[in-house]
Amino acid sequence: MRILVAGGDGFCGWPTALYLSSRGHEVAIADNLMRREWDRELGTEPLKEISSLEDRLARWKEVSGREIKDYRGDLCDADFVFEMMDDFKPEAFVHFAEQRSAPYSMIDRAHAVFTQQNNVVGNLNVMYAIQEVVPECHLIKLGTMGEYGTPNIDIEEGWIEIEHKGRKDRMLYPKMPGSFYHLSKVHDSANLEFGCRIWGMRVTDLNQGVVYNVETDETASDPVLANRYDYDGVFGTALNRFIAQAANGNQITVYGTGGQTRGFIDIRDTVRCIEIAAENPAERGDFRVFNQFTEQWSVLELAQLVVKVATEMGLEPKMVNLPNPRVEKESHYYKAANTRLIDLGLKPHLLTEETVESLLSAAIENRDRIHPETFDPQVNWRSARYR
Ligand code: NAD
Ligand code: USQ
Repeated sequence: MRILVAGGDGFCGWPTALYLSSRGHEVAIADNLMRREWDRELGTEPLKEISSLEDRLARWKEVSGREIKDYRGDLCDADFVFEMMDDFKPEAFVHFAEQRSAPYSMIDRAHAVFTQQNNVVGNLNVMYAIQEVVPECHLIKLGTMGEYGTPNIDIEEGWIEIEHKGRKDRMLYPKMPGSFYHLSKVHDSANLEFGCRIWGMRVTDLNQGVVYNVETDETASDPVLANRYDYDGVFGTALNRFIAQAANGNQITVYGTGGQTRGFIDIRDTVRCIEIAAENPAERGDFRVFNQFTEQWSVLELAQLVVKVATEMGLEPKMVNLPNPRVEKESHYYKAANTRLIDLGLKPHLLTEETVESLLSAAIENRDRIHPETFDPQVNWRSARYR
């Protein structure tokens, strides 16, 4: 298939582009490399050095013999999106290209506005370009489990049957997200469902949980192909961050009591989920939603797992409960459905002590690149700064 991976220079997009290419698909990447700028803005860098996109693509061609086309531009630039769509004519469009950090979106007014504009406008441009140029194209859109929040009832996959005053209907599952970033995904989902309803678009919205681990077979096959590993307080996510903290002898930062429970997924399963979605396209007019995570963990359980494995490796990890910089429930019910990808053939890599150990070893190896001043949470949900 011809598959366009938007956000293909990023943490999930790069391994996905390589995996799909290795499986024989004709792959192109779209990216404006903005993520590399945000590292400079925040005074951090990935734990392992990552090569330029040009070098990455040239090396992939050398090691695999396969070419990945490179469209350099911003999805918010309507002409860029239209021309790319017209040139590549994708059969599947995998959309990772958004600002994805909750703390970044909560820095101040400007970052909240930027996040929602970047995400919502980029997605609308993609929807219109598909509709005009390649209406049969299947849009595989990355959403997030955080769209649902932490309701006191079971979370379904996108839709729920509701009975109200004696009448029943199938409705979009109610959403109560926890940041302006997570809200941008809710807005995207509402726009996509509308696109399916009015134009008959084919859409799969993948509500992905927190992604951990870093490398896949393809990214690990050559140092120039290495994936980015974020550990800082803005873009770093729970498990990968805790591992970098333990490796560098810094405190493992559990926010509040750590009772916050979330869905998690190994990056090796992320790439496979995208392949499964692409190979089993949504029907026209079907706003299809899959919850893309493989297991639930509380933040405290993850921190304790890292402490255990790090101690066995001879480190002296320390865990701290910081006052929570976010506004979120720390003790709550959480039970989310995640059977649809498994029914289509996903065989999950569950989180093991071996995975934690291999991540710890990688972090220890690259310890000299860590900027420990970026570990502490720098953004407070309660501050509402105008500038
Ligand atoms: P990332 O920031 O590493 O990658 C995103 C890429 O998109 C970057 O290379 C960036 O330069 C590019 N990009 C952003 N806005 C763009 C625009 N307007 N035009 C062109 N390119 C643009 O993020 P990631 O971790 O790979 O996440 C990818 C997607 O998956 C996001 O939509 C995110 O919301 C979703 N997701 C990620 C996680 C996670 O734990 N990383 C979990 C659930 C969902
Ligand atoms: N947390 C800590 N300590 C830390 C970092 C985080 O306790 O040092 C807690 C947070 O308070 C939160 C949980 O861990 O309760 C998850 O936080 P996170 O930073 O790992 O993940 P989150 O902000 O939810 O965002 C990440 C990705 C985002 C994606 C989301 C999936 O950055 O793109 O959408 O995971 S989900 O969580 O399912 O919404």
